[in-house]
Amino acid sequence: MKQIGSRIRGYFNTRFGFFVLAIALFWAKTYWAYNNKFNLGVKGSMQELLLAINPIPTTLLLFGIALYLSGRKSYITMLIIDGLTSVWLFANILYYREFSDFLTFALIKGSGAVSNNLSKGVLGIMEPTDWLVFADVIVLILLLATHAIRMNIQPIKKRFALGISVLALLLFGANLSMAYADRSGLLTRTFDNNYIVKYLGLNAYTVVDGVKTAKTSAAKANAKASDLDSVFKFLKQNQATPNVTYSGVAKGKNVFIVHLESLQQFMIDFKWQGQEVTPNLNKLYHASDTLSFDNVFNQVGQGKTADAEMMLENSLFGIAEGSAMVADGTSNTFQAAPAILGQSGYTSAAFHGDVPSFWNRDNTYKSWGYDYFISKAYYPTGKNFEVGYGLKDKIFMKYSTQYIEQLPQPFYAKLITVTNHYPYTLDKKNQTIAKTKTGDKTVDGYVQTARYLDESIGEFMAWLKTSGLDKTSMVVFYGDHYGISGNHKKAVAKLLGQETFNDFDNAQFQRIPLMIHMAGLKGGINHTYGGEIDVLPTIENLLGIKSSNYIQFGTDLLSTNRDQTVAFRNGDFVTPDYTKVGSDYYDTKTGERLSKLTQAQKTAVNQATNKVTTTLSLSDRVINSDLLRFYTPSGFTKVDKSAYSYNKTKATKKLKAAQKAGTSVLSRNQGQSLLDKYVTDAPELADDDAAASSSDRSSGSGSSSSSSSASSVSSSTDE
Ligand code: GP9
Ligand code: MN
Repeated sequence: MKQIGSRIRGYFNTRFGFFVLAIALFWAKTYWAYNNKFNLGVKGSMQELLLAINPIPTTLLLFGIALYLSGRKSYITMLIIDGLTSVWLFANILYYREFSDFLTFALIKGSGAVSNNLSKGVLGIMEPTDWLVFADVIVLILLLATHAIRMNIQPIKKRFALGISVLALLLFGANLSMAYADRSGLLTRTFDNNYIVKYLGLNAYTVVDGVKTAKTSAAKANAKASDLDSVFKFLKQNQATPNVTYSGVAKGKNVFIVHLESLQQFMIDFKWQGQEVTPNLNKLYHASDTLSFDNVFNQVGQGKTADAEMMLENSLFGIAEGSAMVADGTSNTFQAAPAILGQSGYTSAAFHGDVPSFWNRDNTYKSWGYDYFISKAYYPTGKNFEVGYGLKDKIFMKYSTQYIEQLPQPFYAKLITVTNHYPYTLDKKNQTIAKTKTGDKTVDGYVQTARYLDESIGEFMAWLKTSGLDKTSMVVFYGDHYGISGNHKKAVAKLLGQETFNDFDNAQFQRIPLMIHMAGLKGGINHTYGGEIDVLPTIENLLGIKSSNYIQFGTDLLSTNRDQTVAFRNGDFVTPDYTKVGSDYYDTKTGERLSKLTQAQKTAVNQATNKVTTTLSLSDRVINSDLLRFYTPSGFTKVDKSAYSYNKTKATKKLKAAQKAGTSVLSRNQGQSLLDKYVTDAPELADDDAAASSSDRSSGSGSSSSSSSASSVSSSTDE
């Protein structure tokens, strides 16, 4: 026994032995921290395995740097690297506790978005066990200081050190390919830092974030105010006169933006087995006080939901790769709808039943000037309350009203639904329509989740009536992007009762619902061609806000002299006359492919191509170079990101204090909550409805954040 002991000690007395010990200890504490200090939403054995092994490659690589040095320097370097990476882990643990997200360089660079809250809040939220992340460093120092382990100052062959570095890189490559097998597009379509840490580890995440920040900040550093000249010129040339008969008709009204996840226009009035799939939305669509659009397209790229949000609230396109909310949401200057309205007396709030880190909303919404961001932790938890990307829509809608009723009026509230999201799974109890029978698993559940979404909207609209908000609000509904991608042509052809479904059909299939509903509004179905980029200028005109004051790439959809070229993010387009898909052109009205263009057609498509590429590249320039920091529209005050906090306790207090103004639905109802009046048939609430709602009503808040992160859906890249 003694012999084994001294042999082990002998081994640790070698440099390599010490190196192995340092790595083993670092791995153990990192893995412990992953499991105890973060909510990474690990699901399935592959993700478990990746979580366990992902600290190894980067630790080998980093600690391996010390092997290139000789003597004591090597040991000291190893300890310094160990210490620094531990400090980084420690900082992330504290930050995560408050924000459920990881630190980014954009934050550290002091955009001010959180630095304010960070320094104030951190000490208060520290837990004694947080310090355990330094245990390995201390153990190593003690072992050396007490000479339990002796430093071995014999030089190590450079070839050996190199071998370790190469091994680290190979292991990292293996880790990366396993991660990609589980989630394709992990690095290109980054939507949640939790995912990168879960798959590749904290250190790899840091590098990925560093590279991204370096890339984006280079463009920003070289930018100057005069870069805006061409933007102004383009916007001036492409201005459309807003429709004056609608100007200001919604002035002072509350605004609801209801984000209908993955809902496509073809679902409107669609019947399956003789039943309407979305009866509530159909009714709204045809109502005389709803402005409905049947030629409005989604224009998202890789950022999908995030791109939709960017367009809807900024009238700026998502960027060519990845998501602008993630890449630029924290650091850029924006003049977004919540800020614009906020400065004319509105209170703004975004609602989403998932973790706030998704799509970097937690930081981006501050830049957009959202007063409140009601996310997962604000809602009650319960058995089967969640599916896929978060709280089921019916539960989400119901419990959002307990905050809506507290908002001082007028307010601007955005509700982001999630249940109608790929892979369109819904438990039996919630299915109220049969699956379609195309034989394509991805497609067939779509009508069920769309129906569920529709029912949740029906319940919500009924509550608006109960609360009287239907008289004082404008409700904007929009589908964020396609639900069924171009990979399911056969199934879609079957659904639509068509023989085939080609690229042209797929381009037309990108239509999404857009409906603006308000008591007294002169409604009807409008056939103008437009896209998500045009929604904000349309709403602004209704609210009596001059959009020409701002850098916005869309135009009022109600304008009578607008250009109806709809740009897709990849440069394709649809106009009332022509559709471009790749290098092919089609007649939009007949769907006929134009194999040979006449001179007039050539001129027309060239003009449209030009317009599309210019608008996309100028919008990209605005975001990539952060050009809005050089321009503050008259009457607009730059958003102070550090003034916002989405901490639940603080927000709840702030809401309570806001009741003094006496303008909220709650105060107008003598402090009596209207949550009780919310009628839902959500089966999850049937048994313990009383329990769940009473615990929430008193505090105006849900139970604390549930322990499992909902951001653990296995794949969202393919749909
Ligand atoms: C997540 C939800 C889904 O919060 O908005 O994003 P998506 O996958 O549709 O882009
Ligand atoms: Mn979406």
